[in-house]
Amino acid sequence: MKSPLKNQWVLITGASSGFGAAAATAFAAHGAKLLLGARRTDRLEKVASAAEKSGAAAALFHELDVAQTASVEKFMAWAKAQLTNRKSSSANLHVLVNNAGGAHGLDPVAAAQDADWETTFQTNVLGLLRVTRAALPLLPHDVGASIINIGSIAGRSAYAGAAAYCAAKSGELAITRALRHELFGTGIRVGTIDPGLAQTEFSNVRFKGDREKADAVYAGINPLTADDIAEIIVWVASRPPHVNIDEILVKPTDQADMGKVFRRRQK
Ligand code: NDP
Ligand code: 8X3
Repeated sequence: MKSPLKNQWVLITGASSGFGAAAATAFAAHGAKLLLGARRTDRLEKVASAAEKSGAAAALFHELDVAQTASVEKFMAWAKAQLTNRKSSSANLHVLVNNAGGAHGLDPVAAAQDADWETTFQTNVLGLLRVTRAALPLLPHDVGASIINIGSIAGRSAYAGAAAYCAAKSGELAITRALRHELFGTGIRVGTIDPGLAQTEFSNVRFKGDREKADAVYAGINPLTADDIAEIIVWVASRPPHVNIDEILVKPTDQADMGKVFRRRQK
């Protein structure tokens, strides 16, 4: 059966690693056309090349820093040019995946740095808003286009050291819900996928390259993988146009709740 995503344009932010890179490969397997953004273009090049091998109808990439309005505008002008310049069955964007983000530090409020708070909000909250504002004119009405935001269990429950990250992901959830009201009647679907512990570069970024600390987060548990989340993103995007997958909370089986993780004894 032909995938509803075949030859459809899919824009993914934060496509240079983790969920975003895995989502590129997963959409590629459906024959989608990809517009990939992140700051590390050397990594994007590899992701795009792998996506082409996996069946993408096109896999294009461009530098994007969601923390900078000028960068978002430049990226989106490039994206618009790809949509309109290429002979394609559709000159519209079909799926926007707002995935770029992450946590910076694990310090309590009493000790945390402004720079970490600012980066957390610039990427997870303001970046999502900027990219969405710029992409909205490219999303057609009443044909099953989707905005899929990547939130977190952290937006639904709080933990020490993550006040800013939890607030930012709560913000993502609020933005998702507000957008659903704003886009009511347009036929554009809006949803959030909120994962628990997943092993990507997330903890390496949070701990600023301290691999020992990053690895300890997942020690003895069976965390979610980037492919697990990519599969869900693609599933959400490929539902029939009248079905909006509103909010998904997905955790590893070894995670009962925030902070309640089952760790197996390691040999
Ligand atoms: P990764 O660190 O592997 O990926 C993060 C991606 O975001 C990278 O591609 C990075 O690209 C991009 N990014 C970060 N800052 C910016 C920026 N300023 N502009 C553009 N792109 C940026 O982690 P994940 O794949 O795990 O994270 C993806 C999303 O999932 C994030 O929003 C994260 O908060 C969320 N999440 C992660 C969970 C986990 O446990 N891993 C659980 C729940 C949610 P580059 O550095 O090249 O710009
Ligand atoms: C990432 C999941 O639990 O590390 O959003 O905050 S957690």
